[in-house]
Amino acid sequence: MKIESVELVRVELPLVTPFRTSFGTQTRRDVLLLRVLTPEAEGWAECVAGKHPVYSSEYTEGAHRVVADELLPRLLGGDVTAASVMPALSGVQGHRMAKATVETAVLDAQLRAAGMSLAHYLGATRSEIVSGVSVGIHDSIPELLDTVGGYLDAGYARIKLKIEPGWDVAPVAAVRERFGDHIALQVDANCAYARADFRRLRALDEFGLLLIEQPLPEEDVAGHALWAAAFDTPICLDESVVSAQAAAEAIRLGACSVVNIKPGRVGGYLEARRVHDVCQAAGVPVWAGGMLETGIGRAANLALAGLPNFTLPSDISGSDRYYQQDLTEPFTVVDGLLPVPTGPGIGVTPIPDVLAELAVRREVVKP
Ligand code: OSB
Ligand code: MG
Repeated sequence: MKIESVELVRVELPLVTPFRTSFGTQTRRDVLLLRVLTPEAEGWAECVAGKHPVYSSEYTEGAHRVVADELLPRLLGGDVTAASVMPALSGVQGHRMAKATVETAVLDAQLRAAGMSLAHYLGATRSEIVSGVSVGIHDSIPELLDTVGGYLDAGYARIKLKIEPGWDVAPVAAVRERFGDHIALQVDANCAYARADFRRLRALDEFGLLLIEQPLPEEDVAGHALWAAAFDTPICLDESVVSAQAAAEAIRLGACSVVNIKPGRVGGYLEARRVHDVCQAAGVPVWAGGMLETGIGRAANLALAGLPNFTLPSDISGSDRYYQQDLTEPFTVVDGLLPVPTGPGIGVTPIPDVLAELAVRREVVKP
């Protein structure tokens, strides 16, 4: 394909409720969208970087600049396909979220031109995804129980509690006591613990959790291996898995028995599929993480989550869990499920009026 131009669109979206994790509190998303124009079709993608470099080193403004100033100049002018994007960008170190956005927008345009859905292209075997919800750190246990009760009433099939030192055993015990042992429950520490916290966190073993996600720092894969050997609860990695190679190494070291897959974190949907395949070959189940995406990012994540080794409930929730007004037609959870989009490419586009109203900045890059 020949790319005629690429538009970078920035959108400010307030979250319906503040989302607190061990790395900070988010009240809004600063979203970067890419729109790739080719003679045959246009392609859309959402960058998952946050406003600040606190989950990873990437952040929205940095991703915007690296896409416009470093990535697109390496790509534009020649013939481009989704498979040619990463090789063309290999001279740039890191910036996986930014690179993923470029690759996804090109892939979307390519698939729209071919009339094929992303789900079909990736090899999805499922048409509906089990929807879980990620619940932030709350100011008090009663408030947490209200929130969890609301999500269970809304039909979510699995609850994930964000934890940090000082907010771990007590909230888990309270949720188990109020809602029972049968609800699917897991926790996510976002790297907030140190190896010295071993005894504290192992107290979670008595609560029958599905998994404990990323308790130790991103680089401490060996520490996760030590904990995985000693815990009854499966250890799952998020931040540490930055590529299919990292996934293979972590599994070989025994650092995890479950993997959270986020395409932005690993540099795109093609690499995400390789992570899926590596895990599947090793007998390690995976599940679809989330980064508070709008409908643009969420649609693509649903396609990936349709692959066969995504056997645990996802962090993909309905639009109304995040935004009063999503950028696309809203995704609605019914009986704990979300549909895998079936239209060409990612299957959705921003609603033009909504985008026009919420866009705060636009920049066009041409060959
Ligand atoms: O660690 O999974 C995480 C959101 C932003 C950054 C990191 C994470 C999360 C979530 C929310 O847990 C998942 C979602 O609902 O999109
Ligand atoms: Mg996580």
